[in-house]
Amino acid sequence: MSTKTYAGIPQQYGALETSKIVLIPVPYDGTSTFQKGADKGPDAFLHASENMELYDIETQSEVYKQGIYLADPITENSSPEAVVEAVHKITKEHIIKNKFVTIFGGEHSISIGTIRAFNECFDNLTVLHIDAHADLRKEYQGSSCNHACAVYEASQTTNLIQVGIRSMDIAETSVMDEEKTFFAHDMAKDEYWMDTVIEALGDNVFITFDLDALDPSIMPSTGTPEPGGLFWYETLDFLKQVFAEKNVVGFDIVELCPNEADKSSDFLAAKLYYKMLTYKFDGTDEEDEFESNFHESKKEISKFNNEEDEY
Ligand SMILES: [Mn+2]
Repeated sequence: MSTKTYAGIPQQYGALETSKIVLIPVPYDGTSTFQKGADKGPDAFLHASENMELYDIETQSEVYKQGIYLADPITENSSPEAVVEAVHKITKEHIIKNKFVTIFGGEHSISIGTIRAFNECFDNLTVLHIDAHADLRKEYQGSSCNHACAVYEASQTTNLIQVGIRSMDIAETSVMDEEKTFFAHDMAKDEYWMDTVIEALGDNVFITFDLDALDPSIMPSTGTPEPGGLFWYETLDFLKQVFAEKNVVGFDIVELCPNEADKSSDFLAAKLYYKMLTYKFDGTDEEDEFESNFHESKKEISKFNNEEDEY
């Protein structure tokens, strides 16, 4: 077991056994097309996290005291399919330990694995996809595990709600459900978009957050920046409402592509992650048991169940 803890928190808050939260880094960037570097995302995020203050002013809380276990990074990179399978397997192993599981990428293709794991463990899953890009291609450059295909499977198997979209291929219109898609240009002039999105969500929500959903003025360090994105406080307002009103079962954050010369994006990603945990556990006592409400029957049929004693 590694002695390095998330954000340098004391060991007592970083042990797997007692942590309610698990963080899995996935430093993978095999299929990105425009700009490489998302494989450096987890390290830059973790480094920025170590330099972040851990008291949240808004909620007057220190969410790290709920316990955050930093898992070993998933280093599989032999093929896009193998990465997705490794992410799926390890994510599921932690879900069935009754943890709040979070994943930091890496490029967006890893979310095919995270979503598959959550979808197998929770009933009637909604996937809240926050992204500049539709990511609905069934296949791209010879693989269905390409970053451009990140939520195609989710569009077929879950209640997929897409928010912040402002870039797509015409072929994706045949897959896209316009009723469940919130385009950035519409959101910019609709003050009620948050309410409408929340109405479209089911009770169990997994959030996949591509950092390029944010405006490049606040998040330049991402593989394919697109103008016209979300800003910091509206993003936090929105997330806070989602966490307050729904059972968010886990989340991933992807596509941090760090720039040596400008660390501000790394810090934004660190703060965003910590804010999301803060909203999840707001009002939860450190002594309270965590109940993720994953489907107990899924535990019985899981082929990974017998590996539980490994940790
Ligand atoms: Mn994107």
